[in-house]
Amino acid sequence: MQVEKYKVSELNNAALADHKRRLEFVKADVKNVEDVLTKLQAFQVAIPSWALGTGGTRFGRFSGGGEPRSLEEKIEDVGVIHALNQSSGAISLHIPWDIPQNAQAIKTLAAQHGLVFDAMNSNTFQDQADAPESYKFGSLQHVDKAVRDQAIAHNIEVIKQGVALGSKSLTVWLADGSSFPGQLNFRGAFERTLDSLKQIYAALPDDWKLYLEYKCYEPNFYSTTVADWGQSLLYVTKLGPKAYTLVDLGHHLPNANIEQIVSLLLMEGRLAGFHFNDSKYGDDDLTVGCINPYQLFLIFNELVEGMDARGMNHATDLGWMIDASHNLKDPIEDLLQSVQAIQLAYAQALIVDKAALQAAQAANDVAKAQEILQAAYRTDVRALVSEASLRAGGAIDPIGAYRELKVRENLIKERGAKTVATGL
Ligand code: RM4
Ligand code: MN
Ligand code: MN
Repeated sequence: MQVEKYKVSELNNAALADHKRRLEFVKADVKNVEDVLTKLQAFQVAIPSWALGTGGTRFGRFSGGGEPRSLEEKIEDVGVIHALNQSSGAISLHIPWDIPQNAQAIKTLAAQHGLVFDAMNSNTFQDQADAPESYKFGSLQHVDKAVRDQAIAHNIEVIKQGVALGSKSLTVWLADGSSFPGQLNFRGAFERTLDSLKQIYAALPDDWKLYLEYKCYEPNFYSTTVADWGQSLLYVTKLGPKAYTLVDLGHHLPNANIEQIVSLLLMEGRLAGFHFNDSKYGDDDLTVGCINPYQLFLIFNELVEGMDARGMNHATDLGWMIDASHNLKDPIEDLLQSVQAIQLAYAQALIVDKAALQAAQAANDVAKAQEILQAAYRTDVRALVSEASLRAGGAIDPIGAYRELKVRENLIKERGAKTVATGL
């Protein structure tokens, strides 16, 4: 289903007076409003194709109705999100959950919705019906070369599909590891994985990047072969300049200082980008910003500071992706909330008084430094995010518009109440 522009305009007109009042309020405090608005409009967050259905847990899955039945319908759903917020102009595909049958047609359909293809994700954590080898004991780390070769070939195939779609990066996340002490020789697993990654890296086109994601545990519970940022950095440094470390916010041990990790990866020029989500306990894949929005702000503060220090373009020089799962909420609403939470944290980071912060740091004025960060974090920047959306042709209130326009009801009518999307 298409979101009609004139209907979004009607809703915007009805909300305009209130919006303007809120905007004037924040404008009084924020000096660089126009700069923030320009940057917010340029900033796009990719939507993962696997998050458009209702995710399950290992205990069950409760379908919400109207779920996309095909890649084409997933693209339509991302089109709905983008039409409402003008900030989700990219889709990230997971292969083989979303194999494009006709790349040119899929590319054209995406372009009709204003979408491009972000990072391609390979999958060597599930066995495929037609595959001769099993990933039960790992993929790129496997002791059997035949399994490694199958996993390498899959990754190379994913690159080829991505080239046809105009993508420029491959994200490798490995479930490889061990669940019991003694199961694996750590050094052997590392060396085999590195060798496999080298073969994948060799197949990367010149203008592509390889993103190596880390995760401390799950599905393996004793060791993971790319367990943390240090291990990912070790691999990518050995691979070469087109390899980078990807940070998924849910893939750390509790209380990890993610903002410091981000700062140092940026310093080394090895930060690939993000998988945004939030968590209370583990890799919970909850909506980004729903548990710890202050941490998200602190991460964006390091991002803005570190990217500016290297002269990087905030919108295009890192990969911004959501990686979440929605057991309870309508996935489209959850994704709209996710993008909004990211934009809020980004806007707050953009309004930090950097000169004052540097001065406070140089003077060891700890209280002042904290005050400066918290002043930005405690500023209500929601009207700035709404204004950026409005100026770009989106809705002042994307979730409100989604509900007013009865998008889900229409999707259920079109697709049925019992559809199930591929993915998590
Ligand atoms: C993993 C990891 C990957 C994602 C899969 C589905 O935990 O976050 O990025 O592709 O889940
Ligand atoms: Mn991830
Ligand atoms: Mn994850």
